[in-house]
Amino acid sequence: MNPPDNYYIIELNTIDSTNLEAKRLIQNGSLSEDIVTVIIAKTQTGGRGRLDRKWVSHEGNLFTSVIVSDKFLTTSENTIAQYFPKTNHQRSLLPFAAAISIGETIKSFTETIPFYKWPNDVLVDGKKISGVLIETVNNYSIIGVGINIENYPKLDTKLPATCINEHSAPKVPIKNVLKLFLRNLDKILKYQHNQIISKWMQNAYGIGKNITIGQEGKQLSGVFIGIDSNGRLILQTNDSKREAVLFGDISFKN
Ligand code: BT5
Repeated sequence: MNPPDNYYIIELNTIDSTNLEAKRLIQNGSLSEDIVTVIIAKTQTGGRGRLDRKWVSHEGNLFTSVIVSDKFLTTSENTIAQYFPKTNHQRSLLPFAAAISIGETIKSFTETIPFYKWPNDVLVDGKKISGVLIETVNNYSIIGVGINIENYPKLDTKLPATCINEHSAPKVPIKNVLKLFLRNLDKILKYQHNQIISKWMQNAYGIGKNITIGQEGKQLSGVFIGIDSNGRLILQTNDSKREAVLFGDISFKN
């Protein structure tokens, strides 16, 4: 299986972070807007999560950054970007498109049903198997994706980790995961806007549950109802009030 046409893959051994390398390529002006550049590294010395958190990046897993230009998103049949030019809101759907692409990929290699934890996690058996970090530089979006394939860190957090090979008898080669992920992403970027939302919602983790969202020192609590058309989390905070939350970290109340 090959990556989709117009995708150019750069393979590296060790790098600080594929997202940082992507930023450098964009800032150097060395990319073509018509081509999707994909960086993949065997290991990262400074793998990054959101809000300056770390992404543990041991060899054997997939670390990739997919660089898509606004032009690519708006001129091909990629419907995700029909609404793109006016606001940044459509960029906020990229984590969901990426998560679904990851979930579909994991389903092909395992017997599991992946779930999507707002805003950017993919879980298997309630454990984190993948994370997404979207960043924007000039007129490009960087879709940074880490998928645990061979190993995962023992984390001192509420959300433990897992990897594909823990759920698959034959070991899955990293390249196969990458190629299928890219094909899925290419397909899902062409989905209608509401298809992305509804596909994500079908396997959303924790709908109807009591949650707390922490953002910038503030805590909001309520029932997780779903996401709106911009990917904002809808929280029923009391009988008559709903709030839309753009970013934050969910924790579940027992
Ligand atoms: C994420 O952040 O989940 C986004 C991770 C994106 C990583 C990719 S790898 C390729 C590209 N280049 C980069 O430098 N980054 C991207 P966040 O939601 O903030 O979650 C971070 C938290 O996940 C950490 O604080 C840990 O608790 C946990 N974590 C760290 N490494 C993990 C791993 N390998 N597997 C599962 N959980 C992990």
